[in-house]
Amino acid sequence: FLAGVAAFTLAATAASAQTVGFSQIGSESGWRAAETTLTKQQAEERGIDLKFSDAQQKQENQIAAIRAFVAQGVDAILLAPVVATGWDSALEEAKDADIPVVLLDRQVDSSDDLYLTAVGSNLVHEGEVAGQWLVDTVGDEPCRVVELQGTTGSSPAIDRATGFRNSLEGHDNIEIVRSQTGDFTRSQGKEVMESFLQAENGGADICALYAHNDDMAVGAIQAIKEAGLKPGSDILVVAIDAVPDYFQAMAAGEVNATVELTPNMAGPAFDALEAYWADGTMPPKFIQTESKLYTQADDPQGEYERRKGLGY
Ligand code: GZL
Repeated sequence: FLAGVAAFTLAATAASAQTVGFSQIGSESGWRAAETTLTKQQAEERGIDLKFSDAQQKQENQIAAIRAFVAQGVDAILLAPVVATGWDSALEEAKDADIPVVLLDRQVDSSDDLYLTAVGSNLVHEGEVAGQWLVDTVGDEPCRVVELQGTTGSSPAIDRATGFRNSLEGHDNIEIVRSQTGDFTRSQGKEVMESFLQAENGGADICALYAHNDDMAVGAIQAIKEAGLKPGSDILVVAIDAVPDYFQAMAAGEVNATVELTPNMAGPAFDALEAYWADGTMPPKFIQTESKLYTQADDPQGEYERRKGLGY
């Protein structure tokens, strides 16, 4: 009899395991790979059945995934939206099916009644921290800056550009002379940096690089070295994410500063969902994660050791 009860209880528990569909952008950067790893780990630990979809950075694939999750009748959807616009109809379908959507690490232009909550950093603030570091570092010296922007139309690319420019207000000695998307990838970061170097007197006229993520900067410093210049000194480098490989470059003096973005967006997301599933608790519409500046003075080798193997 007891064995029967145990079996029934197990079956009931298994049946109550929540199913969550995760529409992930892709694996364009080390940071994104870490976010995926940690989301899968968190789901495993919490007994959540995670259905994972990699969109290869295409919005149409994300929209198709959302529709498929709605058809499957999942209990929630996680969405890291590749760009900020074009989500209304897919999000309305999820809402009509009473499936809560939680945004991870990027924002959408849709009305916030179309998602339960958004977990992420203050992307404008990250740009401001990066810009303020450059202002504090160059003082009144003239400084021509080149900018590697993130994916065109994504909220981090829009907001990190805005924030950086906010900090440069009133410091006319610092000028952004070239700005182009490297789509958050190392390879495109290197390619675009090569064109910046050629256009700027072999790099002699470039004082600093601002990259919207570490991966583009890691690609760019290869180009700087191939041009015979020393990244981190001939050309200052500031970026965002705080991934292990960037700290390795920092320990070697090849980059100067980064603003940390935690890849653990799933923790707060699953906490909010578990409270919502339990008794309908409504989370705030935005759950903000920390942004911390790291420079060469902050034990980059130790930061590398602490982060390597965390799924990046
Ligand atoms: C920012 C996140 C960005 C990372 C990049 O919240 O969306 O996407 O900074 C990643 O590394 O490609």
